[in-house]
Amino acid sequence: MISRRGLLVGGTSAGALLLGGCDRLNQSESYRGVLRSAEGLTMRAQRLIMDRNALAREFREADMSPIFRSNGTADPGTPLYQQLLTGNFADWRLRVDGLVARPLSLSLQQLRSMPLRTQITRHDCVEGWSAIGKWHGVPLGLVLDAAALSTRARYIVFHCMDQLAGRPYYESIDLIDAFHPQTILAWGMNDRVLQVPHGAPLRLRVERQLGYKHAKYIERIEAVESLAGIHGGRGGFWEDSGDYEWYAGI
Ligand SMILES: Nc1nc2c(c(=O)[nH]1)N[C@H]1C(S)=C(S)[C@@H](COP(=O)(O)O)O[C@H]1N2
Ligand SMILES: [Mo]
Repeated sequence: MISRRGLLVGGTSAGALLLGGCDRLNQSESYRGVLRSAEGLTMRAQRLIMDRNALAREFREADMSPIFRSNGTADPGTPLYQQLLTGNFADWRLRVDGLVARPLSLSLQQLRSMPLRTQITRHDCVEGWSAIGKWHGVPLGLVLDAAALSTRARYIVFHCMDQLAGRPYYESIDLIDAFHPQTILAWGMNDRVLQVPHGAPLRLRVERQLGYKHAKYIERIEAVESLAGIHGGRGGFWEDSGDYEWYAGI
């Protein structure tokens, strides 16, 4: 355990103490394994030091970026997506299933009639660009409550309609982020309906994490106990390829 005094000594001491207190790194462990355990350390240290329920900074209208670029998929480009888009997503449904007592199938209309949260926040992409935009959507926690999340659920997985390099895009977050007040399922951006390059009809905003966690083109939300059985088992598209870490707290 880390004493309060240990934490107060300085920002770096908590990490050092954790390293000392944790299992010694096995010599035969692969480089990737070492990186993964380092990620765990970072995550635990950050959780101890930071209040994960604290709000991300919100900005004024005047701070909004004149241009908000798109990144990753800018159009899923499948015949099904094209068909849904042509019909203004009237035939699109958000499925909410997995470890829930009441699986849901929600239309865009239903999501738009749920309580609205609007927030002006800064999006930080790991590739080194940021942009401030205004987002409109329903708090994810309300949707999970409506689905009656099971007490066994530990992660929320977002399945997307696009593929990159032949693999479906997906992401996941834990329940702390899922029920954070600024975590919303956004159907609007900058006072307009969400546009295709930004993830129409629905994308995640999880403001305490880096850009790649903000799943666009969501079609299904799945509550799970473990990420092991989902695609590559590491909780996300970039996590599975080993490019980025699962916990991307900022
Ligand atoms: N489905 C899906 N979601 C995604 C991506 C993607 O390629 N597909 N790219 C991610 C990355 S790396 C970033 S920075 C943001 C970009 O969001 P934007 O296109 O609205 O700027 O979406 C994230 N969510
Ligand atoms: Mo990104």
